[in-house]
Amino acid sequence: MKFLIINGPNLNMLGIREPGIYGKQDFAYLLDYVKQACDDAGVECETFQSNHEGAIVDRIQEAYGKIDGIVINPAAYTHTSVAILDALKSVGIPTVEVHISDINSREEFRKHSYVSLAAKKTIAGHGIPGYREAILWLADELRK
Ligand code: CA2
Repeated sequence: MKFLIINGPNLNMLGIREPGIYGKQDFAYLLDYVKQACDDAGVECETFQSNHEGAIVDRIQEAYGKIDGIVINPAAYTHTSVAILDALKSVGIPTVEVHISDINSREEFRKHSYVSLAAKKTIAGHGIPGYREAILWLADELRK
């Protein structure tokens, strides 16, 4: 089983600012953490980060027929991107949406997620461990 872990814009800047919201760990830590979680779940994993909406759409399309599950933190595109929503719907790959912060207890505009319309589950506000929850949950779900 192979998972694709997608991170959207500015997540490569983790740990640099706003530790009160996103924690102190940097993006390299997040990638190591995600790879360990995939090992523990017994799944292969590829990671992808981009600051560009179209690049994320392209990567989702490339996953068609090759990837069994997607874990995505679309970052700011969560709240704006019909294109990423449509890409996820077009490939039909089981997807879990993750947010480090609790998007429901922040600004009003963060409460709406387009991507959640294509996700089997959304995990928000659990910090970086939310990625592990997503990976383990999706692996269990796909083995049912
Ligand atoms: O909580 C999350 O994981 C978010 O997806 C993170 C996004 C934000 O736009 C979403 O509403 C919620 C932001 C990504 C990273 O932003 C940084 C800001 C300052 C310093 C480092 C990263």
